[in-house]
Parts: sequence; structure tokens; C-alpha cells
Amino acid sequence: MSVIYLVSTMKTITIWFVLVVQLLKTGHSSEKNDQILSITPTTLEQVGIVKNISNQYETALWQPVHSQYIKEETVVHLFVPANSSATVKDLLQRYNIAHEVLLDNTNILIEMQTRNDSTDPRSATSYYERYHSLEDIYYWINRTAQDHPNIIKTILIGSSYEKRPLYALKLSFNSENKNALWIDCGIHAREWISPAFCLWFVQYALAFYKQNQDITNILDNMDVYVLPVMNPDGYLYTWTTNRMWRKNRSISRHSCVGVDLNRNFDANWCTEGASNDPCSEIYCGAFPESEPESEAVANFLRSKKDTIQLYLSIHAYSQMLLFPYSCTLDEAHNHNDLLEMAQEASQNIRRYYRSTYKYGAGAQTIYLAPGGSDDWAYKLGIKYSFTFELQDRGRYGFLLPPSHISKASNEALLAVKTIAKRVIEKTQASAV
Ligand code: 0X9
Ligand code: ZN
Repeated sequence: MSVIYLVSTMKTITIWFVLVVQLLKTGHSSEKNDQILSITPTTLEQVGIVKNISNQYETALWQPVHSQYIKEETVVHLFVPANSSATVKDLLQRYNIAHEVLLDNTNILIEMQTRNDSTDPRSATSYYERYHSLEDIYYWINRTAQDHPNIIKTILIGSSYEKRPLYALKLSFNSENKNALWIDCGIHAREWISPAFCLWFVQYALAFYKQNQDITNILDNMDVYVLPVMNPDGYLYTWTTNRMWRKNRSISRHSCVGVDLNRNFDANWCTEGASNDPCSEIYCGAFPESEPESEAVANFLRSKKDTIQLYLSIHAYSQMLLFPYSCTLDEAHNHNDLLEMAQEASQNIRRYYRSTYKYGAGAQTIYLAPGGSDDWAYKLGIKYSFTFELQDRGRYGFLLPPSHISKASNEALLAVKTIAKRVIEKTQASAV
């Protein structure tokens, strides 16, 4: 056994020992842990109670995104901090509302997600199978660009509310200034699998160009822009202060912080499905593109609108492949094309990975949600525009363990390949 392997094994054993001791100290299934509850109200009265609970006690709604969508017979996923657990459960019991603990070891899961964040070459898992701090991601961006000067350029597209740089990577294999694919990650802070996917994608492109036919075909025909973290302030905040944070960190005159960047784009802005309440998780902001993060992305896409053919925005969780519109129930003019592409991607994922991905127009598939980047990009003229909701379907939700990163990313990668291939074919066909 090599020394490196021994050290790595010892390290893993130590981590597990610490976690087990912690588990014993806190007491498994006791109420000393923050928990995720799965709650199913069945009557209107119960719906009202669950809505009230979710707006109080420092809880955080995981699903649906806002209490306005809570209805009878739909499952609610709610983060309940340890100090509110007894009160919340008392209320649920008093009103006879069906509920169960979905995740009991929240604190340990969070601990495990942040612990491995090192560039330690002796670690058993690869860099891409771990979550990374914002600082690490900035380092990775620089390093990756430096190591591949002929392929990758970093483009500073703007800065965040707290003045952090927004770097996009431009990948140009073979030749430059082809048509392009845009992928953004991390618009919502707590969806950690999203930035992890952007890193995974870049690494895969670098490693498998000329090795894998699908990625080679894409990269021979398209430049790829990758924005690994659209909401760096929010992402940092989820690492330092509140793992459940969703919005950016902009401060207005109001008492509440943050705008939902995916409600801040100019696509039926702030109509039904968004909120003008600054304290809401789906606050649309003061006006379209009021936030530096959404403005930066919109400006960049406007400047490249004639070359970018495919827009992809990566989110979590619930396993869905969505396309416009989310801001209206109307169908997009190429709805059938988009539906076919999403269906094929979903079928491929099912075939290769045995995972189920729902697909469809956003408003018809989940809810009306105006002001989203996908709808805005579509209206700008990017006719192939998708939002992917990656793993999982609610077992871990936003706390997807690092050991699931590779499968979640490979599924999404297959969807990217399937859709990009079709877009290239359609462009080539229309060019003839
Ligand atoms: O509500 C959202 O912004 C997305 N779901 S999430 O759980 N990741 O927050 C869905 C976005 C679908 N597209 C638009 N609303 N435009
Ligand atoms: Zn999201």
C-alpha cells in the first residue's frame, strides 16, 4: 500500500470518526439537528397553516419556491432549523397535517459538503467530485485559462453587487469566432450542483476533445461561453452564513436583502409568479436588470446575440429540462422543436443513467415565473433556450452529497450533447 493511499485512508477514517462522534453527541433523529420536512397538506385549512409556518420560524422553503404555490395534495419540502423544530412539529400534529422527516442529518451533510474543499492532491476523490468555495473557483478559473492559453480566454463581463468579478470562460477549439453556446451556472446561490456542473463541463471539454465524438462535434462547430458563478455574492454567503440563501446580496432601502436574479430579466417582468416584496424569495428587483449580475449577463448576450444560438441555464433541483415560456402560458413559436429536443435528451438520460427528467415549457411544467434568463434570451432572438434543473428529486434537494456530483453532471452533460447536436444540425440544414 502506498504512503499516499495510507494517508488518504487515514484521513477518511478520521473524518468519519469525527462525524460519528458528532452524530452520537447530537443524537440521531433528535431535534437538535436542522431538518428537512416533507409535508403534505390535504385541506385548505392545512394549506393555510403550512403557508404560515413557512413564512415564520426562520424556516426556508425548498419546494415550492414560494408559499403562494402551496396547495392541497402537493408535497412541500421545508428546511426547519433545530430551534424551531418542536414548535413546527407541534403545529403540524395539532392540525393533523401529514409530515415526515426527509433529512435529519442536515448539519452533517453541510459539514461534508464543505469539508473536502481543498486542492489536496492526495484526496481520494477528484477535484470535480467536490464542491468548491468561491475563492477556489476563482483560482480554478485563472488556473484553467492559464494552462490552456490557446483554447480558453477569460472574459470579465461585469461585477456583482459586492463588486466581485463575473468571469466567463470562452472555449474555442480548432478555430475562433464560430457560432456559440452559452452556459451559466449558479444564478441561485444554494444550488451548489450548478457551479459544480460548469466546472465539470469545462474539464470534460478539455479532456475529451478529439476523444469523444459528441463533444468534439460540438466544439468543432461552436465556441462555448461558460459563466461558472453568476451570483458570487450569494454563493459566498451560502458558504459563510446561510446555506439556504437563494437571491443575490443587494441591499435596497428596505429591510430585506437580495433580488431573485431569475426574476430580474426583462421578460414579462414582475407579473404573476414574481413578487415586488423585497423580503420574498422571488423578489423581482426595482426594475428589469436592476441587478449588476443580470445586467452583465444581458449586456453580454446582447453583444453576442448574432452568434449565440443556444442558451443554457443550470439550476437545481427536481430533474427537469425546461424551455420558454415560463413568463406566459403561451407557446413559443418553435415549441415543437424545443419539445422534441428536450424529450430526446430526457430519453437519453433515462436510457443511460436510469434517471427521470420531466420536460416541457416552464409555465406549463412547473409554474409561471416571469423575468427568467431563459425567456429573456429567447425573446432576444436565441431560439434554443433551456433551463436545466439537475438532481435530485427531493431526497437531498439542495444538499446533494458530493458523491452524487459525477452522476448529476454526466446526466446534464448528456442533455447538453443531445440538444447541442440538434441545434448544429438545424443550423447546418438552414445554411444550405
Ligand atoms: O424558479 C426558478 O427560477 C427556476 N426553478 S428553481 O427551483 N431553480 O428556482 C425555474 C426557472 C424556469 N425558467 C424561468 N422561470 N424563466
Ligand atoms: Zn434555481
